[in-house]
Amino acid sequence: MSLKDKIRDRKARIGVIGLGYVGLPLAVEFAMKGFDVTGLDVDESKIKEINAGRSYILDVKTEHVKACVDAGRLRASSDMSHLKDMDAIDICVPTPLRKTKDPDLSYVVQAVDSVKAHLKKGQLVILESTTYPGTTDEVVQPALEENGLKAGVDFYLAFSPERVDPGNETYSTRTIPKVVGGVNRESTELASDLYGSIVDTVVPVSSTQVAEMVKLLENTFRAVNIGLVNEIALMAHRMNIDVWEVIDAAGTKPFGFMPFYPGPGLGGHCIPIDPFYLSWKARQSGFECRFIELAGHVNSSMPAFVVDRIGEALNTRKKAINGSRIHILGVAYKKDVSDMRESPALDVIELLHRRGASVTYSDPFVPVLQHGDVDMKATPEGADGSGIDCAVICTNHRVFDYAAIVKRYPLIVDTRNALKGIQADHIFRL
Ligand code: SAJ
Repeated sequence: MSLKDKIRDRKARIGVIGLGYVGLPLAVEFAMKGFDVTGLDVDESKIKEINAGRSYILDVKTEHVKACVDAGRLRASSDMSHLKDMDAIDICVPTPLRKTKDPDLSYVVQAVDSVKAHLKKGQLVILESTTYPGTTDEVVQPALEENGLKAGVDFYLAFSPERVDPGNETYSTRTIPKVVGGVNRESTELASDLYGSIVDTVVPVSSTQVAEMVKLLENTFRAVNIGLVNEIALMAHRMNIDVWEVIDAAGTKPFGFMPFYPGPGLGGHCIPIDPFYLSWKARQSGFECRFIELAGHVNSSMPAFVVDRIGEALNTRKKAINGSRIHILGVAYKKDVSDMRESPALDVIELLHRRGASVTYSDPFVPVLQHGDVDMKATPEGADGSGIDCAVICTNHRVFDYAAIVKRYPLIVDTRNALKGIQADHIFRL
């Protein structure tokens, strides 16, 4: 039976390498549709959870994992030799940045080496990890062809960017269009058929580079527009104009405008990272991505701006940051998530410590905060605010009781406009 027919009849055996916020939802979606799925990861705790029928990812229902495992359509393992039995293999491993802001493809290379060791004729290999244009053709393909098999002929190879948005209740794997680009037409078609069995809309493009570039454009678009609105916030503060009111009014324009909001900085594992994959690759072609670099500077200057605003607020009470007790409300990188990666609250806390403040925090999603020399436990939200000189809303979790917060603290710096519509002389917004 051809791979095309196996996919059509949902008889294709699928391997998913990397069982994080991208790989696990993908593995479960395929298994829910009747495919036989083997999840592969180096983290034994993930493997144990899945084989016990439990989910550890917010958006993946445990009952779905259990149903698929009980039906024998989903299993997890750290034994990469299972790859030899797969018809299709999805690589969903992290692509972080090195300290030098250069791409770190070490996880991709490790996964590709495993695939190479077990590569069989007729297999379809798809890279989903966000990366610079050219990775699939210049890094993955040569490695997989080392044993003499030819991409696009003996096996199939494509790139398809992940568009998982953790915590997004509106869009799920099925309803988010999937872009797919193969090394040749047949690879694109087979990858499109495969994804077509789990998503409503597949968007085939002409090459792997186009597919790689699509994702980077999407996330660079966000990083640059967040940088723009943060710069607008910096200038509006100097001009004594309420930037939040400006954005809300601009947002009434029904076309040609999309609101972004100022904040304490740029967190998460996508937006602060992805644009630097693009600028790194562009530099290899002698092109300087000035927008990306400038947005990076503006966004990374926001924690210091927040600390300056805290200083200004304390000064209205003839106090200094040095020696003050400052309470941070919300430390996760964005609202209603527990993820701390690149969270700007970490920079705010570090800067406050450097300026002699004593800092506590509340965040129902983050019970313990350990990062660098920051090692703190959350104060239960609602604990008496006595002795706190200034509270700082860094993450506007919906679960916070903002009416109580306004009453509890003598000064509040609101970096997210969480107290929108509440005017009081002890509230200071970005
Ligand atoms: N942020 C602002 N102002 C804004 C929007 C975001 O300061 O107007 C900050 C957030 O607080 C956060 C960072 O930027 O610290 C990134 O926020 P994000 O809303 O972009 O959320 P992410 O990092 O979860 O981005 C993901 C991305 N999804 C994928 O890469 C598949 C992104 O493409 C989505 O557009 C985004 O979620 C989303 O829309 O929620």
